[in-house]
Amino acid sequence: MRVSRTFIAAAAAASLLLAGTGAAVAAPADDTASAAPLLSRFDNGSFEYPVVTPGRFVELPAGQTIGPWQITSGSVDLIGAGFWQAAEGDQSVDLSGGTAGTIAQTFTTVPGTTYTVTYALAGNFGGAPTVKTGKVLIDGQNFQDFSFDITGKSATDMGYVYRQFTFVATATATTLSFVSTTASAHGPVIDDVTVTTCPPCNSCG
Ligand SMILES: [Ca+2]
Repeated sequence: MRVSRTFIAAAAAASLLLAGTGAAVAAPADDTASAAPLLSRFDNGSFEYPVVTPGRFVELPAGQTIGPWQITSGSVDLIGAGFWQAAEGDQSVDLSGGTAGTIAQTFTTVPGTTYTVTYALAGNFGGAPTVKTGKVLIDGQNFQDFSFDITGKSATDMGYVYRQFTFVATATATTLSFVSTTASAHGPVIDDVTVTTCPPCNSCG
């Protein structure tokens, strides 16, 4: 009866996807699901929604969300179109809102599969410190430290650089976190986060 079981699972997944606008939640382990449906694909890596009033930004404290991203500590700023240059689309995120913040997103993964995370990095040029720092976590473990020097940068020349690392999924859901370690209101800026299943390469993402 495998076919009918699969059909039921697929139908359930479809209805969940139709209804699925809520926050991503880590899926519980399910020994009966040999091919877990993609209930929570990684999304909004470019921080394009919700849309912020152009030319302004919104400070979001812990407990707030940016689509599927959760602010899990401190606060971050969601930067609207035209406030400063985005790396992709119109919006970006300053990981230090009033103070150092953390954002996290949990998405479906296939255990044993290698994923490549890429992101664009810059800094809030509006204030100290000169060098912005932070780190990227996978399931709470530090996978990459980053830093960005704002010397010479401006709203029209943010100087985004791309960073990349890989991880091997160990569960059917993985949590990706970006953490500011810049305790100021002017932190590292990220945008254009992608998660792909190809190995590190220039054409990824
Ligand atoms: Ca963007």
